[in-house]
Amino acid sequence: MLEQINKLRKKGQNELNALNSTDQLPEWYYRYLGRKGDLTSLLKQLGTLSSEERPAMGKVINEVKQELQESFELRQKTLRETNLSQQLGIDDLDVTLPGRPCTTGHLHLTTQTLRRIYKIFQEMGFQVYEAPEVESDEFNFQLLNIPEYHPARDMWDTFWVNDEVVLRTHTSPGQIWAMREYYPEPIRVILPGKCYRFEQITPRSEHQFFQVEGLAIGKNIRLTDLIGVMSEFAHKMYGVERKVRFRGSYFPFTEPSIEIDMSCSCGEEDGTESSGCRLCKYTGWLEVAGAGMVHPAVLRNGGYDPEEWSGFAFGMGVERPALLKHNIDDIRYFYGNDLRFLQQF
Ligand code: FA5
Repeated sequence: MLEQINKLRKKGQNELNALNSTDQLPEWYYRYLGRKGDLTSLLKQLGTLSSEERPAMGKVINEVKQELQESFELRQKTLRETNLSQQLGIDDLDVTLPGRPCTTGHLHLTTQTLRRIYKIFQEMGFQVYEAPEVESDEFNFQLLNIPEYHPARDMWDTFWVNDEVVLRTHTSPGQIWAMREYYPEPIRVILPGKCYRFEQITPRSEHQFFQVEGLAIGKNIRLTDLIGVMSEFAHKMYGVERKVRFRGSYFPFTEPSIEIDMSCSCGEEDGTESSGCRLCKYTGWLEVAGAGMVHPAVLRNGGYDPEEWSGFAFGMGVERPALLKHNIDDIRYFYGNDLRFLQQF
């Protein structure tokens, strides 16, 4: 019987080493180690031996069984690894590698700034109103008191779609849309949106940019209300340290007209007056909005009687206030799509 066991052991090991695919493993296992396998049937034959021979022979069979079991596990591991590396060579895809993490995006700085502006004006009772981005000559200019061939048109170099249609140069035509929709109610709205100008690109000017228009129409609205609202905005946007300056100016659709400047970030660090930078053209101030009392002709075009109603309007940039807020020195970063810039905010 000992000879039989040794023969089986040798044959089992040789056959196991000759296997070259994991598919062949189960068959080998059943033949040698399975319930009806060769080693089990040898164990069953122990009963035919004398009681003196039986324990020693039983021990040998169990040792061989243990040895074959260990060899089987080792061979199984080796064949699986070979299989995987062959598969990788063919597919170039390791399905066991962990996946790459997804990078999550976030809102563009312009959108973040717009939302901040909405929140501040919402707290002062202003509602958001949306007006068209592509406008007619009539709305972009004529109804705002800028007739055809009027020299004031030079203030807005324009992208014409055809003789009558323009990409809006400012959000001010939205004033007419809002007035015509709300008449005869009082109005307190902001009108955000993209504007386009055929313009020289510089650190403070792009050919596309956002504006937020503001319009308040009511009885007895005065210039001081406009100044109060814009001072409150500056205070909430920047805190007390940022200075606001109101300058007399000219717009055909407001009378009187003003421009609103904010102190530039370049003077901020040491708390002294700004010595200037290229963003503020070395003046220490950056213009952020045009504004004024709505011109009687514009009120009339919107349906409101100027004898009875009055109102203020402003048109504020969005990128420029963001430049000041975050100490950015060039507006061109907003449209450069450089992630190194965008990821900072
Ligand atoms: C206007 O567009 C007037 N419609 C503003 C207005 C509205 C006046 C209502 C009176 C009543 P202006 O061209 O100055 O005005 O533009 C207003 C603001 O838009 C500027 O102060 C600036 O913040 C922003 N802006 C103007 N042009 C550009 C540009 N090319 N790039 C970036 N921001 C600009």
